[in-house]
Amino acid sequence: MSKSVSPEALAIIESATKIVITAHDRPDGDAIGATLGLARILREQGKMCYLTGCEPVSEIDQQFLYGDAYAPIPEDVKPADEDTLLICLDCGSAERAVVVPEWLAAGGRVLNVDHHHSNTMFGEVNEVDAQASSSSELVMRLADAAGWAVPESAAEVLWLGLVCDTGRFTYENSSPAALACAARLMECGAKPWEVGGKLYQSKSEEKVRIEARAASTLEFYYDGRLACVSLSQQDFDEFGCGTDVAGDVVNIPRSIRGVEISFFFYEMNGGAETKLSIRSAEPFDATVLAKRFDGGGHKRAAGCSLPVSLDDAKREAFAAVEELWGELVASRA
Ligand SMILES: [Mn+2]
Repeated sequence: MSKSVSPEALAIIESATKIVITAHDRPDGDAIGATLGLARILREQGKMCYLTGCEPVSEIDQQFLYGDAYAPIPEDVKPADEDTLLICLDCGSAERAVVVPEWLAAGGRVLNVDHHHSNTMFGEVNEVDAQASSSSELVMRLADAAGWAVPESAAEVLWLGLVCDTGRFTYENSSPAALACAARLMECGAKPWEVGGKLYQSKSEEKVRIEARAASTLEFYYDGRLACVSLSQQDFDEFGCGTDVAGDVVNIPRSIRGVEISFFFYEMNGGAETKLSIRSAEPFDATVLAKRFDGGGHKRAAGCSLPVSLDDAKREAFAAVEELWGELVASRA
């Protein structure tokens, strides 16, 4: 853990007694892990911490709460107060976090801690490192630099963030620093087998059945280099589950030999909106496609939302693929 953190980041945290902690909504494991982990660390430093704006949607993530709750910011926590700070984790822009634009408009201070390469540096202080595997790794880096104790309950959730964002240490962001962070987290009490059990051996029957439904929709394009699965609102209704169960469905096409671009389309809001989850291998940058539809993410994993039904979303997305990547994907034949 020799990576340095900016003294300004530690100083702005030290200067605050009330700290609002947030991440992007519809949080992933890293957003949950980084926010919960930071709150549990800073409480031990005598800070009042308020988690807000990224309530876990999946039953899996809810297993890590232990009584912690994400709630609206209390009335007596005023953005403009000198002793008050908002720490935004895992958000490439202020708009990705529901509470940040309003906080900034009210003159509040923001510490931006993130690892998206597209980060817009919206904080008063920005602790941004696109080389970091995860925001959870950055939280651990801050703790070690400051000499803060990391309680076991924090180590557990930071481990959650680390394994989720690195795909259990199989993605390109699985750096020596990420593995060093993993070792530190185990020293602080993280138990990979316990987190693994909660993450990977805790599916509901409905989740397995809806994954099977998704697998049955598998389609291939560009000689098998692009594969796609989808779920309609009707599918979610039939299995009586929300879209939160669909978290790793995009791994179904991604797991197929020869597939370089993986899509998972799923309808929300009664079919008025369709989300597209994108995974890609070199040389395809998933953010290029996501940005076309006002989405974002990382080169290898990105997402966006189209305000149309599943069929229309597929049509629009494939038109964009042809335009952005048509030649590139054909050249790989
Ligand atoms: Mn992340």
